[in-house]
Amino acid sequence: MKNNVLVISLGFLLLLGGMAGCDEYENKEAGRNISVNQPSLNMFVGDTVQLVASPSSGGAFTWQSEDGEVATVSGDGTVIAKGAGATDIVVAQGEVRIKVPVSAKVKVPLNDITIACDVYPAIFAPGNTSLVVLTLDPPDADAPVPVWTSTDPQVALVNATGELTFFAGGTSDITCRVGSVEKTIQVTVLDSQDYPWFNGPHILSKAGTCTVKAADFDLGGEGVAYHDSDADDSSGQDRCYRKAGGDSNSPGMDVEGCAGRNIGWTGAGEWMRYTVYVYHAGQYQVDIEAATPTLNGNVDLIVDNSATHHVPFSGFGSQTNEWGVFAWYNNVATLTLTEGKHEIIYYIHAADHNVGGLRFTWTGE
Ligand SMILES: [Ca+2]
Repeated sequence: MKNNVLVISLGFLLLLGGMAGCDEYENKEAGRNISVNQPSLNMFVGDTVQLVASPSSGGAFTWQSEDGEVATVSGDGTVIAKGAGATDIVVAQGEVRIKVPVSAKVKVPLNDITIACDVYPAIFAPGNTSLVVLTLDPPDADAPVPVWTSTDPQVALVNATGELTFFAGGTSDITCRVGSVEKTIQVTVLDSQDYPWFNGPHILSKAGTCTVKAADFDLGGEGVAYHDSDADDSSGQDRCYRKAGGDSNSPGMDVEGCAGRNIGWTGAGEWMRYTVYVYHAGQYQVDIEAATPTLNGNVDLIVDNSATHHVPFSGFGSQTNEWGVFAWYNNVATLTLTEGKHEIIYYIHAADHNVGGLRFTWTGE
């Protein structure tokens, strides 16, 4: 008896389960089915979409919306979104019916777009990459997918997300089109023949300070990009930093650390050259990062082989007292630079310091 009750109870539960899992829109006629050209609809209020049901051989279809305030449907399957919300469109052919879920929202129109490079100014070197940032107005506008183009992909290639890769010297217009709105910016790539910088570009502008590692002296080798009176690399690190950056032509330079921490073993008469591009003409304050136990050293900053700015370390007013403890010595020189390319030579008159870097800050016209 107990077993019979159990069996009956199980049967009832199975029946309940079957009923709960049964979709009211399921095919009610065995062996027949219908389908619709769209499984679901995401619409903006005011949009119209044509639904098409098949097969037509089974007779006429009837169309019905479960909430006419969200969407209406006409006898031929034309759906019009009327208000924000969600509902179902039910299409039936005889006893067979299926539903098409509809989601409708009020469209936020796009007024405008802005695009800007993630660095300013938009001046680069071959091998650099950058990103053009797109901003929608309003930010939540319902906008189509942006389309990016470059007038010269051999100079600057842009991908589908606005990422730029630079290949060769020149300029290129980068255009972003979103629907009917279009904006263009120009990027400049400086020719590596003219700008032989290492880890460049070194661009001086009002936008912010430009810090150049001492170890990032130009490409070109002894007598061109630097002079080192000792042909060996005294650091014992076999030029690992320069080699990793693609330069195997600086055998004598004493770069300490594979991260290019500084140039050491400096000697009188040695020099390094740094090619820079000045975007904003004007006065630039120069800071030097050095480690010195003595303050006896002094250097010249020579611009374009002509204007010489003498920098005695004794005037720095403090010293690090250690060869490996670096400090920034600020405002040791002011360079007047016109727009464009300039070569700055760091000429060492007396040793007694390790040099870590040069920093340039625009201070006025
Ligand atoms: Ca050397």
